[in-house]
Amino acid sequence: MKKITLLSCLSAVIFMLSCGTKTTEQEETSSTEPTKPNIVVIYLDDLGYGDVSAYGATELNTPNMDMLANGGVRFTNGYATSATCTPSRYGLLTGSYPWRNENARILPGTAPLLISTDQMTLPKMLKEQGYSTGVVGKWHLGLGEGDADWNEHISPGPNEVGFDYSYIMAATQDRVPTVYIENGDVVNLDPNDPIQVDYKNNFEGEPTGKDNPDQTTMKWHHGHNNSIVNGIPRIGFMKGGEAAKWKDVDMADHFLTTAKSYVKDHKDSPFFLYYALQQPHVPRTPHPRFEGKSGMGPRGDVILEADWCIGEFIKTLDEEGILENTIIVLSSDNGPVLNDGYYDDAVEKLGDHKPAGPLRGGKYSLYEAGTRVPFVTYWKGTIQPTVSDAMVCQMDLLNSFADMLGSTNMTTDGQAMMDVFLGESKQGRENLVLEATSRTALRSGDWMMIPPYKGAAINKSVNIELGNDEDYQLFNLKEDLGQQTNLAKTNPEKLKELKATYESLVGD
Ligand code: NG6
Ligand code: CA
Repeated sequence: MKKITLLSCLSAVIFMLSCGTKTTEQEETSSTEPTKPNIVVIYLDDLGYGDVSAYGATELNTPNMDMLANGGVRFTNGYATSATCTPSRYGLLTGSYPWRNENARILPGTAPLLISTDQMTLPKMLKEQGYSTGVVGKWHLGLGEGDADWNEHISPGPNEVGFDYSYIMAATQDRVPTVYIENGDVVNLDPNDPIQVDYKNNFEGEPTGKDNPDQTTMKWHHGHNNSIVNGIPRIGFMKGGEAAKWKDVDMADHFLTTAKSYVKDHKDSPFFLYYALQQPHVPRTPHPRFEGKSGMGPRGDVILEADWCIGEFIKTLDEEGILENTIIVLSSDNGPVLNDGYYDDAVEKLGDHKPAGPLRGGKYSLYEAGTRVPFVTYWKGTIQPTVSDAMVCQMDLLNSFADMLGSTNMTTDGQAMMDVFLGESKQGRENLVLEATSRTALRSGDWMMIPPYKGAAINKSVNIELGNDEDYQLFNLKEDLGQQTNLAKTNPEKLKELKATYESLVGD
């Protein structure tokens, strides 16, 4: 892998500029210290490999994600570290394998902060390089010391692990508390109506999805039968905080407005923005503007809504004159799921759409669709459009940006491969350990090895194959992307090789 420094990328940009006609202003800029590019990570929640038209979707049209994918590097072997949210976000932000941290699993809204305040993180590294750092959207990495008092300042949280600015939901859209939190304080909290949250017991007299289905506008299928907020039964019980409760249908606009403001407020010096959209995770609550637009029910509608948000966000970067000085990474935290706990027509109205594209499995699965996700890098004017088969992981962004900026803050699990992210090299990772609900598997070259795991082959509630089998599973992804033929018995040599690599990486 070629080492790419910021200076070398920027000198290429400056060279390109100097070849064309330019103004005196540009000449002046090029002779001064190169400006560090802004970095934006646009992260979706449960968006599948096949949910984007640039990745082959034919039944959904995602023009804005396509613009990034077709104008940048479209990775076909881009991975989240995990098949669920919390661990993937942990991997993205810390550059470390989440399976090293036993608490890195789907967290309730009352969980303590998962990332240690001593740990290196992507925003911390960038802050040390002079960046302003912000997070807008879904957090789901725990807050405070656990069982936070939502009526006081909540700490530690994103602001203690590297973000100067945070505007977040604590966990997921289907979990309480259903409020926004800005820099550790619940937004619009009325001190006379304090918030109480409990994941075990209800508060006396409060309606629940289980006991008061007549009060719900969205029906629960599995789980999701605790407190009802805006007609939607949630996971966990909550009382109070009426004025602070979010409006689900406005959430996309709300995060978009906040992300745009962040850009406008920080455009004059380098910034990092982690824009973590909530779609298409449940509950799928498109704004009425998008209702019915996909013909696929709310899941399709919120994908169109997310795509629109991304378009508006990019428009802002453009209007502010910083699109050409901004590296955009687009990806998703895990693969797709249809019925994730509510009756919302995701299954019934799917039609010919294939959320996982050609991949097997989905969210929660050790098969490819759990972790292989849309993954795009875009840098207008610098990255030449290309499709890359290089194996990359979100965990590698920390080391890669550190390398680009000349920072030594790197992790041992991540790899520095800015040349791959810029599309200049197609030499990605050789090995990657993938995780799904605490189980791990190895991708090595074109091969995938899943060790034997007890447990159901299929999660019946969500109708997804989890990857569990009593025998080793070995697939050649180059010849069998859909993982239909287990070669463990017919290719014992390869199996042995991958077992040895796996053991050297994860230990026994
Ligand atoms: C599961 C929820 C699911 C979703 C998931 C987290 C149930 C039965 N299912 O426990 O609906 O919230 O957690 O998704 O409660 S993630 O994308 O944030 O990992
Ligand atoms: Ca997710």
